[in-house]
Amino acid sequence: MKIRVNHSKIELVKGDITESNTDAIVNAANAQLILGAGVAGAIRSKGGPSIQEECNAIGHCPVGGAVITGGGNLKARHVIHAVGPRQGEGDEVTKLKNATLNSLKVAKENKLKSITFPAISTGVYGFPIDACARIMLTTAKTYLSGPTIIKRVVFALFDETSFKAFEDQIKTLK
Ligand code: AR6
Repeated sequence: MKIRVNHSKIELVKGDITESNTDAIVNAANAQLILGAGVAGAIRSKGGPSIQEECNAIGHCPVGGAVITGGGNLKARHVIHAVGPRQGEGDEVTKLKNATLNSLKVAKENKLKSITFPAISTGVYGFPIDACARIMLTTAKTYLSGPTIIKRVVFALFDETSFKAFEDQIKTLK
């Protein structure tokens, strides 16, 4: 499923984000930049130790922020580590919006043309998938509506429920 926004595209795919060949994939990170379970665990095991080593050198990223490392052995040349909110900590909507927006800004600063996001905060962090879909898709669409070098924004959704939530939401964006 794809929609065009200006000169760019937003695409939804089902599956494992570590298989994505966009210039960057986004990690659903924590503020300590320690690669734990879920997306981070998949990135660590497929990408190799260099990604955690680069994260250790950076040290920390605030909730709502994003930092970049290399992609190690992944197909993507870069990993953008975006820190989403934990459900219940407060101000989740703004924090998830900022994590999405800051990832796009980091991609642009590094002259990257394509990026794949997971459904940030909807696994270990327990944020509802429908709200995540609405916030992340709206943020991406608004961003792509302005001047940008980013041509493709992909969302890799791991299971049918997440895919369906994003599919339902993207239809309302058209
Ligand atoms: N590809 C795409 N999506 C995935 C994959 C994958 N390989 N694996 C899981 N998902 P999570 P969070 C989905 O838990 O909630 C970690 O310990 C998953 O089904 O990865 O932001 C970190 O180190 C869910 O819908 O991220 C942090 O400490 C979504 O990706 C913390 O968890 C996000 O799930 C971050 O928690």
